[in-house]
Amino acid sequence: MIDVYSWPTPNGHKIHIMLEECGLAYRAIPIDISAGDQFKPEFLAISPNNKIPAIVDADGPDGQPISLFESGAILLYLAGKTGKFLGNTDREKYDTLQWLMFQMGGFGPMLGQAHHFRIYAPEKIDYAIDRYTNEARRLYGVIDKKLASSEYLAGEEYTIADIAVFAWARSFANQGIDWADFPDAKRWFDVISARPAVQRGVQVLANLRKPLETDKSKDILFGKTQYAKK
Ligand SMILES: N[C@@H](CCC(=O)N[C@@H](CS)C(=O)NCC(=O)O)C(=O)O
Repeated sequence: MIDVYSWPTPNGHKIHIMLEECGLAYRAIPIDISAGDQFKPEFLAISPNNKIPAIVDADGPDGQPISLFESGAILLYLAGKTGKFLGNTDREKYDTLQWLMFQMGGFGPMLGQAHHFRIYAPEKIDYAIDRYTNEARRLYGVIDKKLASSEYLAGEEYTIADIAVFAWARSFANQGIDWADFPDAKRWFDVISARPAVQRGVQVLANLRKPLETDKSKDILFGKTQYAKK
């Protein structure tokens, strides 16, 4: 059994989708990041960066329990455990890795900032909104161009790179993205959205999420609670 400590956000959805795609038995344990669960000592023991997702697999590589944080590392672990969605040859594997790193290093962090400054920031700062919205559009342009010549990001096979990028692309509207500008990415997005495991994955814990509107939640995520010395 795999315990997944998570919340229904893009980085959480990645793992829920992968677990559903692989048909692995798992238990989803909610870590309400808007209420401060991510700062509890028992969670920090497995996720020292105070962020979801994290997993504990009772049946690790050596038969002993293993705990992991960072969604990219967890996707790689689950792909290694099951032999699924990493590509079949070494070449396909490296293609998958490069697009996974593209997501982890840019397509997640930059889109997160676009979302933050467009929606959550207490004051609207044009410079920040333009900077991150432009960067979001540039990044969607990169995947659109790639997807004009292949079915999926790493080639003709669906991989963990698609799962990782898709989980962030679901929030396209809050990132200032109009699909009309990215037709090949939209074709890819629709194909992945239609997968039954994806549809199940995005529903995991989804009924627990509330709109992020209280000052207390914003303080926890973006204010002094987040930056208090732990
Ligand atoms: N690089 C990390 C990022 C994880 C991350 O940013 N998680 C957010 C939710 S999507 C979180 O837990 N935020 C809580 C906090 O910052 O206190 C990963 O991919 O796992």
